[in-house]
Amino acid sequence: MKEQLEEIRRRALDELTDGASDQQIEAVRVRVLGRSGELTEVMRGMREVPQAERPAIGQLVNQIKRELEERIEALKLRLRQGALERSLAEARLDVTLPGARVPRGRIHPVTQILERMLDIFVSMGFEVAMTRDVEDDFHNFEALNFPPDHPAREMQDTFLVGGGLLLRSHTSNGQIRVMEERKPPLAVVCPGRCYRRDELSVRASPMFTQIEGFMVDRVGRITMGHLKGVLIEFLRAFYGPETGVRFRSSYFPFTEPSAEVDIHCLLCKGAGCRVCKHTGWTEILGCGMIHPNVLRAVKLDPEEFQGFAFGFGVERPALLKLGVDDMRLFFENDLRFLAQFPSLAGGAA
Ligand code: 2U9
Repeated sequence: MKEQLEEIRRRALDELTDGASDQQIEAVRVRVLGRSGELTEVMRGMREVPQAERPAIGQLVNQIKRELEERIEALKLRLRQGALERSLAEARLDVTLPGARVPRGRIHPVTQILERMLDIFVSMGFEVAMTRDVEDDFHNFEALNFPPDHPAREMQDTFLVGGGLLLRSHTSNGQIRVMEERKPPLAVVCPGRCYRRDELSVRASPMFTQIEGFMVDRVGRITMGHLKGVLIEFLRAFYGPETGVRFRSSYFPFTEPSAEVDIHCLLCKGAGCRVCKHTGWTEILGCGMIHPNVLRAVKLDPEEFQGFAFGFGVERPALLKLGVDDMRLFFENDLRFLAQFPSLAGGAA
C-alpha cells in the first residue's frame, strides 16, 4: 500500500508542474484529493492492512495530502499573480499625461444683462414669474385694453400660430396671468422672449427679450410716486448713480396715465451727440398706472385696487452697456463674438 501511495504522490507531483494551468491543477485535485479521489480509495482499503502498519500508512496519507495541498495552493497563487501582472501591464495608466480640456460655456450676454436687471428688482422685493410664450388673444391683447381694431393685432405685426393662438408680442400676458391666479398685494417682474414681425436689423429683431413689472395693492397704497421711485432706483442701480432720468407723458392702451422714461445718453452724458440726435437723452422704458379696464379684466375692482406697471426691452440696454453696435450679433451664435463676454459661470477659453 505504501508503494501505491508513493505512486499516487509521484504521478500527482509530475502533473503539478510550474506551467500547469488552472484546469490541470483542478483535475489533479479532484482526482487525488476529491471526496471519492485516489487517497480516499486507499483509506478504504485500510481494513486489509495489518493493525501495526496502520498508523504509519495513516501518517503517510496525511503527509501526501498536505504536500499536494501546499503545492496546489502555491501554483494557484502563482497563476493569480501572473494574471494580475499581465492585466496591470496591459491596462497601464499614465497619470502624468495632461488631461483633456473640457470646453466650458458662457452665459449669453443678453442673459447676463437680464439677470443683472432681475437681481436689482429682486433686491427691491419683486418676485420673478416666467410665463408662456404661446398665448391667446385675450391674455395678449383683450385683457390689456387693446381695442379690437388695434394695428398690433394685425397679422403683419404679430405672429399667429393658428387655433386662436399667437406668439406673445410683450410679456404683459404674464402679468395678466399672475393677477388672475393671485390676489394683491403683488410685486412681480415677468421676463421673457417676445415676438413681433420686424425684420432683423442693426436696431431690431423679430424675437427679443423684455422685462415687464407691476405692483398692485389697495387704492391709495401704490401711487405714481412709487412708480417713479422704483424706476429711478432701478435705472441708477443699473446705469450708475449719476444717471439723469426724465419722465415724459405718453399713451399706452394698458396704462393711464402713461409715461415714457428717458435717461441721459450714455455716450455724451447729456451733452448731445449723433447717437442721441443731439437731444442728450435716450428713451429707455414705458410705464404708467394700470388702466381700470385691465384691472376689471382680471376681476379686480378698480375702486378697490390700484397699481403701476412698466416695460422695457433688454437687448437695447445690453447694446449700450456692452458697447455692441449691431443687434444681429446677439442672435448669430458666433462663438468668437460670444466669447468676449466672460461670465461668472464661464471658464478660460
Ligand atoms: C399689465 C398692465 C400694464 C406694461 C407696460 C410699457 C408701458 C411699455 C414697451 C417699451 C419698449 C415694451 O420693449 S418694449 O416694446 N413697454 O412701454 N409696458 S407699461 O404695462 C402693463 C403690463 C401688464 C397687466
